[in-house]
Amino acid sequence: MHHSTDRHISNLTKDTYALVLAGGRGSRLYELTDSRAKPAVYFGGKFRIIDFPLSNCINSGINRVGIATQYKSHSLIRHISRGWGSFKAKEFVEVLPASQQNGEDWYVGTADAVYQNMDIIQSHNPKYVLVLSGDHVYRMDYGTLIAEHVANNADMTVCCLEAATEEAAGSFGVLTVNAKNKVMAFDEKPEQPNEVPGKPGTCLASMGNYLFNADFLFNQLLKDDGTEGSTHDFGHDIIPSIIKENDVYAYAFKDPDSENQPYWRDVGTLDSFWEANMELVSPEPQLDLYDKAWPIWTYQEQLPPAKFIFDNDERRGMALDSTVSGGCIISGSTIRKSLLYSSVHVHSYSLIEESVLLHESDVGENCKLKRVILDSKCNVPAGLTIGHDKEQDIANGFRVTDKGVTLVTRSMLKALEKK
Ligand code: ADQ
Ligand code: ADP
Repeated sequence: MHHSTDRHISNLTKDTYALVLAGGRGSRLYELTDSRAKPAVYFGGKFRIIDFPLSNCINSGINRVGIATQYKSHSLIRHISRGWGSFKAKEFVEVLPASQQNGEDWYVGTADAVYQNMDIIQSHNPKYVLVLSGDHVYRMDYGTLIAEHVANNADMTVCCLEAATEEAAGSFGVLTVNAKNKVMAFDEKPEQPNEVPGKPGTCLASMGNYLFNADFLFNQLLKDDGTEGSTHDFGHDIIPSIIKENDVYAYAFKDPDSENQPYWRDVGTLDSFWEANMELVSPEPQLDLYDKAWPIWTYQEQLPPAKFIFDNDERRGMALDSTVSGGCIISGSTIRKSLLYSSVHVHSYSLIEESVLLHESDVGENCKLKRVILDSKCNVPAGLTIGHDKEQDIANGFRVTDKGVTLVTRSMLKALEKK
């Protein structure tokens, strides 16, 4: 049964076009984003990061979505066309690659990525345009955001959450708001963020998600395009320039099920990527991927079920506190606190702990892996130990982070083989 408020929200989401910005490099993920944009990075055992904002759109009732791509978009576009192209037999997403619209340039900044697709967005005739970052993992009902935006009679609304000042400094846009949540100041990545009154050590960080009245957005983009010296970025240029004369509001993203800090992860570094994956193999993670009320969709090949072979006491194939995807074979080896993506084969007498193994990797006999991120299609030769001796890992050509996580890719293993 629908309540009248639900109907109100569903009318608003129906009038909304979402544009997901998916062109980011994600340079602090190093080799993990050598051949894929950050939104195409794998996450949570079978998903990619962009599946989260796209699933949020569907679950919120927004069914017109554009995806602006730029950096290394091949892997992303393939994923979108296989998994999201004609979602539930409807044209749901359209891919908007750079350098095809107004002018010959690549997208200069985030606002330019929207500006260059203005004709396409206008052709859908939306009342509201939701600009989303394709870089984050979270579950959010955009409907309540749009309803609050309309209730505030806002021109633009910036989604934000409370963050530790030291984490936000230099990394996030920071908002200062009045008692009615109207944005009074916006600083893009300030070294010394303004704090929330009465909450020392806390500031309001922008999530990089913005809702606009469509006409207001188009006018601002045209103005910005003609502004000398603009970097054509929402955080740098547009928001600071509009807050004085327009009604820009902050929307505080909340966890509808609890008072706790809502789940939102910027898996932008190897350590945060590894940590966010490890949270998911803890007994009760905050991100519930099994919630039928808010499903996360993705593309996945049809594969046979995961198989575990337990021959005898020496060759026990098993996985504990782990997630194992389709097509995997765990033969006579032990997997602990790890995530195995599709079609990973682990051979006898190996031990994998606290690791993230991307799809189609093969781990030979007698290997020991701990705190490893193994990129896709890696062949780990029999007998190799990774993640137990930092010096040895570096000597082998692997990348070791400050927190002691080791990243291993196909080309690193090929180089090692030649040594
Ligand atoms: P950043 O994340 O540093 O800050 P940016 O690198 O511009 O900003 O990325 C924003 C989004 O746009 C990402 O999803 C990225 O993939 C995408 N993107 C970047 N360049 C693009 C391009 N040329 N074409 C298409 N897509 C592109 C922003 C805000 C901050 C805010 C943080 C939250 O500027 O104020 O706090 O996001 O993470
Ligand atoms: P090891 O664990 O010694 O490296 P293998 O990986 O070759 O050995 O496989 C061991 C067992 O895994 C096989 O005896 C079989 O039961 C199972 N297995 C391997 N490949 C397949 C497959 N393609 N389909 C089903 N089972 C398989």
